[in-house]
Amino acid sequence: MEAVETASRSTSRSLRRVGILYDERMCRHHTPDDEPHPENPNRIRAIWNKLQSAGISQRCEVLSAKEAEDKYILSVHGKSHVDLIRNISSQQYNSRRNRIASNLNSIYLNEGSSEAAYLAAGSVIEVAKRVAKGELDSAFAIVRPPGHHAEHDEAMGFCLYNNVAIATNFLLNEKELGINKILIVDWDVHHGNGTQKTFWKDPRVLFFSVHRHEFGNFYPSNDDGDYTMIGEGPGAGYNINVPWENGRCGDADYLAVWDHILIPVAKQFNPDMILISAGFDAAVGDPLGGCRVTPYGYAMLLRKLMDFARGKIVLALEGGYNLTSISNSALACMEVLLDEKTVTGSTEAYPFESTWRVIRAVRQELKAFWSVLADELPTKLISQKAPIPKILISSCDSEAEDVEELLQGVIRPLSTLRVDEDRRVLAESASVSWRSDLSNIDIWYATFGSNMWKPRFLCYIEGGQVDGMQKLCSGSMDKRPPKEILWKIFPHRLFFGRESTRTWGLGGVAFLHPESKNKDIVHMCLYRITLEQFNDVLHQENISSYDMSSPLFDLTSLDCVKEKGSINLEAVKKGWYHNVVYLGMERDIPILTMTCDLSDIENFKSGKVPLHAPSEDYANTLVKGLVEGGQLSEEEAVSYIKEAATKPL
Ligand code: X5A
Ligand code: ZN
Repeated sequence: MEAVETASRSTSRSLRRVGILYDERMCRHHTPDDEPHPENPNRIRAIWNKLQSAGISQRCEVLSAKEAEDKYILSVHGKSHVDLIRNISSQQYNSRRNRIASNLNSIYLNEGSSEAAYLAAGSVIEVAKRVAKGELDSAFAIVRPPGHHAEHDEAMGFCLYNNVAIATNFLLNEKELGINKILIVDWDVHHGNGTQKTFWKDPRVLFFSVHRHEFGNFYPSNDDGDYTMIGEGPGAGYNINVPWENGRCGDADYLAVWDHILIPVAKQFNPDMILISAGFDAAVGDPLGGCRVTPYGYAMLLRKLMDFARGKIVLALEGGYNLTSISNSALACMEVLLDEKTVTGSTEAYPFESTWRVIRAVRQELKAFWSVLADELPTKLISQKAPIPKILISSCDSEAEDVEELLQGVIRPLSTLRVDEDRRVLAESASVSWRSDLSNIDIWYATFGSNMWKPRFLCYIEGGQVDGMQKLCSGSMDKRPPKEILWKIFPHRLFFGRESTRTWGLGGVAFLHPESKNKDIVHMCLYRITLEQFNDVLHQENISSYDMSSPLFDLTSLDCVKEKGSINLEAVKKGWYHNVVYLGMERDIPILTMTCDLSDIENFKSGKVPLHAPSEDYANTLVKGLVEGGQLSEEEAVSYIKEAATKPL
């Protein structure tokens, strides 16, 4: 008997009843001409295939999709939005679909989009209902299009209907299900803005989102995902955002947030059910996310949530764009739901220092609502932090951002998985010839901001990150240090503008007025580097998605700038330092700097773009540059910066 029992158990269903929903019909939503796009049908196919070949689906109850009824969708979305999505497939919309999509933020539409959107929403309702009734213990809905960015009257960020929000309202409204309190955990790498807005004033739903935020620079690129957004009225305290300051967050960072925010709050909230907006774009290898959560990490995050709501958990797929990463992550989660393996392993890494800072800020903000968050975290704990990585190893953070910008339509979208490869090929073939040409030409790169501090400037050459910087630099291809350094004074105006930067966070950064005036004085540190290196610095200063297959600034540009005094670089016109200014010659070598252009100056003057004093970290870096460069005493340097920051333009 014993032997039979064991044998049969290994081939039959798990003791836990776990639902899994997949339906090929959701693949009919794709780009109009099947152009490559990260949010493509292969995402759910890859996950489904993986779960089948790993023998997971065989242990689950397999469900197929059901279209959501309008009345359920209308609990989240407005009538005009529902009408639009319903009608988008009809013939009469054939000519209008592309135009409609182009007016939306990061949305494409085809004739299959409506059906897929209805199926995705209906599928999450379906599995949630079964879990609520107890027919299933837990479930995973492998759906697309994703949902968490979709707002009351707006499709955005690859999302048409907010699947998780719709299923949440369904559960709450079906009173006989007895689900009165729901915890939504959104671990997609992007902020769940649509879900947040749906339940903003609703204390029955605790919405928790952890996401890359970068002070509002990461998609959806606004302040909605800030930790200060805690809900309103009766919903105050029931909205929790954990905004990462940088990419590269991994298991250790997520687990720290779970242990010190989410799990204690979940205990106190005591939900009747948990819905997970389970995007896998924070996974290591994701081309958009730039984070590093491993399958083990996802398993742990999920495992820790299973202690609540009597294990009634529904996962609904959101984002995730590396087919291998999302398949492995989903598999790890399914193993946890099936309880087939106790999660073993450990993260040898520590959280980032910024992670502890964010955790403390969130606890501070919410401690009035959740007494479990009131205690200060012990110093011993928060002193366990990851050392800042010194050198960026090949394709990493900056490239992930580049891909993101590419996909926002700047350049023709590249296919998901081959993005890294394509870029490497590009970088290695077409670019070699201009690089060797320009590597023989020297210029003086004249700096007036943080680059005056040599260790900071070297980040642009060698790669790396110094104190105060919140972002790694990739460095130049040619890593030779500057051949010479000298200081000079020029009759230009230094000033500070913009509210925040990816590198320094909150606070303005330095600009140089491109025109000279006799009474103005600016201290500049000149580095003798090659024109090739200057191109790589331009690229990094402008955080550009330009592929560098040809130079941003070549010999023709050099002739042109000598003649005209300045030149605007079209390829990086969105960058803040796209204007190369010629400052004369020094020992037969041209002096170049990069700053904003005259139209930006007008915008600074009119207030359209803010003037803003530098942050403490940033100002300190400038002072260090001036003092260590032997130009000014500390006192003089401080007042020099202060004057530049306060004198009107
Ligand atoms: C669901 C999701 C990402 C949208 C990114 C747009 N959306 N650049 O991951
Ligand atoms: Zn996402």
